[in-house]
Amino acid sequence: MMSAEAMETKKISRLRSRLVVVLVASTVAMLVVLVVLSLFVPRATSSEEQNKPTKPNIIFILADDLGWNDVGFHGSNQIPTPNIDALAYSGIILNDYYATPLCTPSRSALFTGKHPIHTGMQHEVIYGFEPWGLGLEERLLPEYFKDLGYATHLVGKWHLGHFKKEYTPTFRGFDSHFGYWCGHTDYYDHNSEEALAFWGHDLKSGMMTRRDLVGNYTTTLFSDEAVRLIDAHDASEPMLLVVSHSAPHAGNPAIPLQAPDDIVDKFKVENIPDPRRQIYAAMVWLLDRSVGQIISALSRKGMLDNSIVIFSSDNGGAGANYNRNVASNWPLRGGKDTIWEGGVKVAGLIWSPLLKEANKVFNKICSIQDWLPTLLAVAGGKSVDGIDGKNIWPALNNSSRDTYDQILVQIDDLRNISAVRKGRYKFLSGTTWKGRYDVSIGSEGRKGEYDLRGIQTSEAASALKRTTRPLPNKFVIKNLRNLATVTCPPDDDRFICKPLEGEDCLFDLSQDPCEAINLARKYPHIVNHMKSLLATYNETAVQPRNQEGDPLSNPKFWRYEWTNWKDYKDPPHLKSHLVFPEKRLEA
Ligand SMILES: *[C@@H]1O[C@H](CO)[C@@H](O)[C@H](O)[C@H]1NC(C)=O
Ligand SMILES: *[C@@H]1O[C@H](CO)[C@@H](O)[C@H](O)[C@H]1NC(C)=O
Ligand SMILES: *[C@@H]1O[C@H](CO)[C@@H](O)[C@H](O)[C@H]1NC(C)=O
Ligand SMILES: *[C@@H]1O[C@H](CO)[C@@H](O)[C@H](O)[C@H]1NC(C)=O
Ligand SMILES: *[C@@H]1O[C@H](CO)[C@@H](O)[C@H](O)[C@H]1NC(C)=O
Ligand SMILES: [Ca+2]
Repeated sequence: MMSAEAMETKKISRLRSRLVVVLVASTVAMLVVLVVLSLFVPRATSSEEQNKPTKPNIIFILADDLGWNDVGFHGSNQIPTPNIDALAYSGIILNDYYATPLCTPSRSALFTGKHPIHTGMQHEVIYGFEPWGLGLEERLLPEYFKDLGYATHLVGKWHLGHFKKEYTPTFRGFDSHFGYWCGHTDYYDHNSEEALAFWGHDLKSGMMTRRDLVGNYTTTLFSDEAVRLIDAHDASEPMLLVVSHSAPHAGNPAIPLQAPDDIVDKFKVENIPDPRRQIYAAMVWLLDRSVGQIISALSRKGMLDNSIVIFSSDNGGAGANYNRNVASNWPLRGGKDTIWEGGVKVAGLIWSPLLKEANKVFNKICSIQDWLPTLLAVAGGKSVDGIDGKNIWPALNNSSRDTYDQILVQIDDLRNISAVRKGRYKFLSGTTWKGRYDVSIGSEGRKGEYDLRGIQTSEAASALKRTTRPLPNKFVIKNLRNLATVTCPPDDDRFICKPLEGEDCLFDLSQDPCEAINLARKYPHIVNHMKSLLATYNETAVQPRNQEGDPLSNPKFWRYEWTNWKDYKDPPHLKSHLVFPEKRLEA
């Protein structure tokens, strides 16, 4: 038996050891709390700093089918583009910058960083009635930027597939989308006519139709939405805003060129004799005004100093009546849907105070597929494997650095066309549209005056004034414009290449930017080298993803709206009415 005292002692020692356990435990707990607290302390300070995001805002303005010679900075006096020109002269003019011949392939390259031959997007475009899109296995630009903490928005045209909702913008990394899914649309009623008898309304906020906006001009709607997004943006987060304008792509075939009368009236001038080009000029002028409004909104919000602004066309201008449009790529040969320079070398510029160099014409090869790796690198993202685009920032930032020496322009075996660029040489085989566009397309536009004052007083120039990258003086502007203007002698039939007749074409772009002098016979060894380059690219090509049209897509079955029709059960009672038209409209 234990004595009462012994029991007491044991109790006490038990209590003591329990106390020790409690003490040890609470000490550990306190240490944990301290460690956790210490983790929070520096965070609390840095969250204040985070109000000014270190990652740059990225504003990508994509024009649709804008011609090389439809911007003032390439030497035309016809259509004033004071806001775009102000950005060009204050930033860097990209004068050896490639896209692809058409909308869908170019947009796929922009969003994946891959050449379309590697995603199956190389052949033609997606028609609204076709059940295909950019593969869901592809990771898109906005998805990368979401991971980096960006707010991501798309305003405007998509054209990368919509037959199922998973293919549409808000399922592919964009927080919001206001715009349309098809390749073109009426600027007022927002209907898209994709083939005879296949037409429907196509303006949406995310998955919701916006029929309330019938009657409002598309370019203005997109511009206002971009400004609204900037105004409403939480400036503690970085922003990726892609403004994918419909302008100056033609609307539907019945009324291809559309702009408000009061704006068209401005362009009923001697310098623009063609009445259709007067409307086109108004469309481009409104596009330019939108650029000014966006820059101005960024400035008001205090975002401009930490922004990268890129302006680019998605392919060459649609001229000579392609899509019933009247763009000018003069003096370049060819236009939209050709592999000539006029189809693939597009107007482009980058403006950013983050670039150490500005006020220069960049004559190094670069491409629309470079933006994904370039912008990711600047935003501090990891580099991405398995893409074709290259980070061109070091070269933009430092004149002593180069980009790269060669780029595949296009391989489309279904149309027997291919082209590759290496150094100064471009090789080209085959042509489109039976050679209809194998000439220089559009007006020269050299008559009249260049309105320098208009640039200096533009909305963009006023906003740029308050940054470290303002508009340079008029001597610098004139010099840059001269450097960015391409001049070529007129065609001489003795030297012209005729790909339609099966001729191989080789050009020295450094001497002959207009592809007028065929060197293929003179330099057979270079031709062979270029062909072997093409063969190497070709080995890595994947099959085009294009699919036959689906009659059930017809908007007439869906209240005259273009829909993600494959997500719904067929409307079986309507099947007897299905007729699929043979004739498709041009891309
Ligand atoms: C659409 O146009 C009408 C009439 O001009 C205007 O009152 C309305 O504000 C416009 N809506 C938008 C969203 O721009
Ligand atoms: C751009 O160049 C400057 C030096 O001229 C350098 O300090 C800066 O780090 C460069 N930026 C990038 C992102 O390479
Ligand atoms: C620019 O690039 C050259 C060549 O790579 C290099 O020697 C030079 O240091 C760079 N300049 C700056 C300012 O980084
Ligand atoms: C492409 O070339 C092949 C072989 O010469 C020919 O059979 C085919 O019809 C051509 N296709 C087009 C679109 O020209
Ligand atoms: C690419 O390869 C395919 C299949 O081997 C061939 O039919 C086609 O002619 C090649 N195209 C080019 C441009 O080399
Ligand atoms: Ca286009």
